[in-house]
Amino acid sequence: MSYAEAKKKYAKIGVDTEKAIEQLGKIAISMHCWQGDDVGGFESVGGASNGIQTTGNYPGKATNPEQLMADVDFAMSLIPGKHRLNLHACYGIHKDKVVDRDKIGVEQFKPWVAWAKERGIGLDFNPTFFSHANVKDGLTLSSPDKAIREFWIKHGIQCLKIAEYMAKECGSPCAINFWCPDGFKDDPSDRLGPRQRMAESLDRIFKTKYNKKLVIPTFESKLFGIGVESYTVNSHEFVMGYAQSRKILALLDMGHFHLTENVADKISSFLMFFGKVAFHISRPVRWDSDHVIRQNDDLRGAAQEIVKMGPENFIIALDFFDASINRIAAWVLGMRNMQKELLKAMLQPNDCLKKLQDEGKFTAQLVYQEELKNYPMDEVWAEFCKREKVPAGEDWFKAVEKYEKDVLLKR
Ligand code: RNT
Ligand code: ZN
Repeated sequence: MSYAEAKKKYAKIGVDTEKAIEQLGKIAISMHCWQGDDVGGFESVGGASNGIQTTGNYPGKATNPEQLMADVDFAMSLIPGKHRLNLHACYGIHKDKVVDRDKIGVEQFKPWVAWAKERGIGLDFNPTFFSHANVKDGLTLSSPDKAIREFWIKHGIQCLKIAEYMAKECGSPCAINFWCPDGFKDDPSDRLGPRQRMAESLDRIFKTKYNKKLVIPTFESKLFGIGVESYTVNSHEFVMGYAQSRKILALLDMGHFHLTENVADKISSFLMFFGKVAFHISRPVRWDSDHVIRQNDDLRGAAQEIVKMGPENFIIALDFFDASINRIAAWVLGMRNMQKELLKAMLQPNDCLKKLQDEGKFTAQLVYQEELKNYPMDEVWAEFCKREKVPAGEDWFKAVEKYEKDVLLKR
């Protein structure tokens, strides 16, 4: 089937494929730098630790800023549209000596900003509350040790400054996400204290003056982590309450809920009470495993809600890190899968489906929902890719295989 035929088929059910292509082209997804080197960063060679871990040892990972920048460039050349890059504080670029987290500043991010400006892309940011000796007994901002808390508070404040600098320089608001690993392996005796200290520390950070139009703080909840199975300070309830009362955004990571929970169902409530929704699109397999996102029901559900509720109301950031496969393929596949699901959602007659629901025509609703799954979305995707000058089908992978041979395996 040609694009023209697909266009006609969609027009029959009231869907304008041209509008969908245009809308999809405007969605900038924040691509996470950390898939490129297994959340390693440039401060040490030790890899991710203290609350976060990756599995796998695929050859060719980026080990310095030049390599990571080159890999991001290459990945982005295979992804249709213009996107953003999401950086973590541990990806600062240090000259001779590593500047510690409580003292890092714009200096360490100048090369990244120059890189982004050259390409005309926006940056997002994250303080790094892990992979550091000051994660004491699994705690950072909620530690009972005042000196530890002070260290991380300073880190948070410095990161707000860096985020503001990125936003100003790139001419695009910077979302800065706070995720801390704080928690306990076994049942704690005091569940309240750490949460009170966490709130106090965060209040100290957000008391700093920052431009609220340019810097968008988001706060990420979590259910549990490996090694912190019994208690997570920043639980869903804690994050909802804190974010709501301090007028910042809560961030939903798709891997941070019980596996039978429907994350897509949370979106409408978030939107109603926060106005905007920040997302970490991930894929949990049995636990928060951060697998590369696939075109599965979970991703489809999230994409449908995003499209129905207006993509402009969402901060869409990816968050997965598979170290067992080609890292560039992981980025490209994940980004394209996200876009494909958004496109599928745009190619649905959403108003008609809503009407069926409101009229109680549930049989018809079920039938159409299923029949729509087999509509020729592929032709519209191919047309989108053609216009964006990237391969539509699996040919992009041939380019990745060549890059692996010519570049990655020579590292
Ligand atoms: C960890 C969180 C967090 C991290 C990134 C690297 O469980 O999902 O968002 O993945 O900050
Ligand atoms: Zn996350």
